This record gives sequence, C-alpha cells and structure tokens, in this order.
Amino acid sequence: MTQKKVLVTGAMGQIGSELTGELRRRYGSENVIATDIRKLEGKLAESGPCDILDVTDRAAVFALIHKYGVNTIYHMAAILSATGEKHPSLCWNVNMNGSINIMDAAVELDLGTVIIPSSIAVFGPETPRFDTPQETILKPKSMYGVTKVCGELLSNYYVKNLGVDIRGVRYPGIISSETPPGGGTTDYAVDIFYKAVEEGRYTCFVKEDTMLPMMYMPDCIKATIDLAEADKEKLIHCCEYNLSALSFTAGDLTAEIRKHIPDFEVTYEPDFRQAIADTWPASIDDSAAREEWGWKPDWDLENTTRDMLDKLQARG
Ligand code: NAD
Ligand code: AKB
Repeated sequence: MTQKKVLVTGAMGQIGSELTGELRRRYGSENVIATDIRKLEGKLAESGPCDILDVTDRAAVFALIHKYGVNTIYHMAAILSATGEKHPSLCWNVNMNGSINIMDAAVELDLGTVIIPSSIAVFGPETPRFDTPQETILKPKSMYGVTKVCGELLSNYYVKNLGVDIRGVRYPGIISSETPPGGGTTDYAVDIFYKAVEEGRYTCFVKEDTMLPMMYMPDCIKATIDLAEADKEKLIHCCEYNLSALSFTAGDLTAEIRKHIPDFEVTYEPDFRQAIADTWPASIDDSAAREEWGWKPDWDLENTTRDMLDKLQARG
C-alpha cells in the first residue's frame, strides 16, 4: 500500500489543529504536513513538518504538493460566517479560489482522497428547520453559506466529471477546548465555557432561545477521518453529508454549565450574528451519513459540558 502523505491546510485553525494531531498519531508525524497562511507555532510546529501556505496562491499549492509528495488532503483553510459577512470578497476568494486550487491540484497531480468541509451554513430560512433533510432547499443568506453551497456543487462536479475522490460533511458548530474558533456564528458555544471558568459571567451574542446543531471536537475528528477512510463505493452523497450530534439552545447550555458552576451569570445581547443564526437549522437528519459510512456520535451535551469544564479548569 502507498504510504499516505497528508496535507492539512488551515492547520492553525480550530479543527485543523486537533485534526493534524490525530492524523500524525495515526499515520506518523513525518507524513502529515501542517500548513496555514499564518506562522505555525506550538505543538503543531514541534511535532512534524510545517509550512506557510496561502491556498489562494495556486502556484504555491502545486509546489508544496510536489515538495512533500502529498497524496491526501484535508482542506481546512476557510473564512467563517461572521468574518465572511464583514469581508465578503475575502470569504469568496479564500473559500472558492482556495478550494478550486486544491481540486485542480487533485486532478492534475492525480491525488487520492481530498476532504473539503461544508457546513450547516448551506441551509437558509426556506429550509425545514427541524430534522433538516439531506436533500432539501439550499438558499443561504450569508456569503459564507453561498461559498459552501458552491463548494458542494463544484466538489460534485469534480467527482462526477473529473474523477477526483472528494468527500465532505456539513459540520454543525464545533465545540472544543484546544484552539479558539476563528470567526463563526456558533463561537458563543465555545466562548461561554472559557468565560464561565475565567470570569463566572458571559454576555452571549445570540438570544437565549436560539437553537443550533453542535458537535464536540472528538466526534468531529472521528467523523472527518472515518469519512476519509470509508469505502468509496458506498458513498452516494460523498461531498455533502448532513452530520448531527447535539442540538440545544443557548439557554440549555447555560443551564448545563450551571450544574457545575451554580453562580454562572449569563446575559443575552444579540448582535449581527443573530441574523445569521436565525437562518440556520435547529436540528439535522443525518441518516445518510449513518447508513453510508456508519456515522454515530459519542458525545451528548452532559458529557461535552463536563469534559470542556474539566479541561479548561485543569489549565487554570
Ligand atoms: P478556523 O477559522 O478556526 O481556521 C481556518 C484556518 O484557515 C485559520 O487558521 C486561518 O489562518 C486559515 N486561513 C485563512 N485564510 C487562509 C488562506 N488564504 N490560506 C491558508 N490558510 C488560510 O476554521 P475551522 O473552524 O477550523 O474550520 C475548518 C473548516 O471546517 C472550514 O472549511 C469551515 O468552514 C468548516 N466548518 C467549521 C465549523 C466550526 O464550527 N468550526 C463548522 C462548520 C464548518
Ligand atoms: C460558523 O459559525 O461560521 C461555523 C459554521 C457552523 O460553519 N461554525
């Protein structure tokens, strides 16, 4: 079997940083190349090969793949929803041109599996809000959502017409304790834990009754690698799997944290991100992922909350 040589783009980000660690444990540190437009630092830089890579620089993408003999890509570089609304042309450029460069490299350099994430941001106000089906209306209102729908369509085009093995999931909001999130609408579900531990109070930027789909990082990493390793023949919705784990309101999350920190105070002051959250689903039907590659989450809200607080409190 050919030795895997894995490229992770956006490796300094919330998902990329933890994904790189797990990929290095599985495939050997020297076989996983962490890249980002930002300087690579900390554990990532110390534990294996690293390089600066701007995914919008086509020549640099091709050169780096050549340099390391890359045959597998986890393309995590992106601009998320909140930053995307502030900088729509940057969001379009990074999310679309960055992904096209990765897809073209996969075709021209005859690479293996390429993971290109999508998001619940593909959905919009016309989409059924509860148990959102796999096949449904995709009319997002954010620039980020527009790039994610286009990314799915383009990925499908490259799979069907150009023979590339692209796979992707529609991640919900990801909760994690290692790397802070990078400018999304679901960031409150991470920030709230840091503030609960550090200050005992939090000002939440969405309303108390805002319900969104979420997932704890260990499930996110498991889903991503399981999909990459799944039997290609069984993948019908290869580039756009709905993925579900948790669904809760900001108020539910506050109540769960209060079981551990009874005096925790939360006030709700919705900002521009409320309008984005209001167009996204509350819960997701992920039966296609369950049927086609055996997806099943391990973490519920109770265990996620306990683990997040344990990790952040242990850090002091
Ligand atoms: P993040 O914002 O934490 O990290 C993205 C990384 O990309 C950053 O380190 C940033 O420096 C880098 N980057 C930005 N522009 C770049 C460029 N031109 N070239 C190279 N790198 C660049 O994002 P994340 O949360 O880790 O998201 C990873 C993927 O998962 C993205 O496609 C995102 O849309 C998707 N996703 C994430 C979530 C979530 O809740 N974290 C949910 C749904 C989908
Ligand atoms: C965001 O809020 O932008 C991301 C996402 C759900 O895609 N976390």
